[in-house]
Amino acid sequence: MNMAASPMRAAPPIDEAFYSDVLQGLHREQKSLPCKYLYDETGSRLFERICELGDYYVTRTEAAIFEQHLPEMAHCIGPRAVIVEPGAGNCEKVRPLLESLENPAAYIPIDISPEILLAARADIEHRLPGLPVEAAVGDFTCMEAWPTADGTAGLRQVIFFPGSTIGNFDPQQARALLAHFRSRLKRGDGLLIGTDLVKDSVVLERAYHDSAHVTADFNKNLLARINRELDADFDLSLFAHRSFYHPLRQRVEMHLVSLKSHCVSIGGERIAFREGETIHTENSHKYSLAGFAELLRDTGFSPLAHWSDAKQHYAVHYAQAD
Ligand code: AVJ
Repeated sequence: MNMAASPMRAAPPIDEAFYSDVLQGLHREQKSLPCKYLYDETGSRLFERICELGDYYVTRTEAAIFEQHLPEMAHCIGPRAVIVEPGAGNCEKVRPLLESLENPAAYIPIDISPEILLAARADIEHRLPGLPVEAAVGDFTCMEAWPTADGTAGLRQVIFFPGSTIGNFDPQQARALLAHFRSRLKRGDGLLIGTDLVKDSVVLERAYHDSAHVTADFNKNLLARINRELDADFDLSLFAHRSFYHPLRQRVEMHLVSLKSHCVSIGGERIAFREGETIHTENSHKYSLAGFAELLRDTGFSPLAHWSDAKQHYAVHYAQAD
């Protein structure tokens, strides 16, 4: 049935890319959904709650590393730098960095959400009056032309990529993304990037299967979002959150397990689920310090410094473009 042709139904227009990504993913042998779709408004709010959980060490560990080592990071970056932040989000992480830099020349946040960018720009312009902010709307993974700020040609550019976002990319994609970053930089420019580290699997599994079940809600929201936006009828009570550390792949995998054999309809298409079958919704790759340094070298960077917490749970790296 063609729902769009029904005169009775004033459905909002369907996001075609989302729809085709969902169907493509659910037609795979191992069903999967791209993790970027976890972050609609509800998902982003749930992720913010995850960041505040005791079980989720990632965000607060990174924040503590920044807090403790900002002067050294600022020293690596040097004066008159242009800071480019792909996937900037709310700018909370970059603000202390910008405040500790010597005479930063410009800040260039890139994000897919124009609302988030507007708020971020207002915040930075308020906190750092006089710093030019050149916000750009777009998907940084496939952006051809990166924005620039007037009068900054020739100055050092530093890409700021915190939050272990690189962990969401599989090794091949991570390599391609770093190479893409490198291609936007000139020799001597920099990359300041955060990575979660390989560690005890109990710590990892607790972080992705928290006792307050916020991660479960975050994961299941993806199905709720598909129901809301793509005219689907997922029964959320028929799926359970599962996450586990895969030591060979060095990643935490997040899945939704179908609790019984059943069918779901999405915009008129039926998708069958077997009992115990999963939808793979996210990977969160963990790196060793040596492994990440090698990846940096392979993609045209020289790792110059890294900072970690006492437990070696997380690391922030500064690398220079060769
Ligand atoms: C936003 C990708 C860093 O992998 O730790 C948190 C996302 N997923 N809990 C991560 C996430 C489940 C998070 N990153």
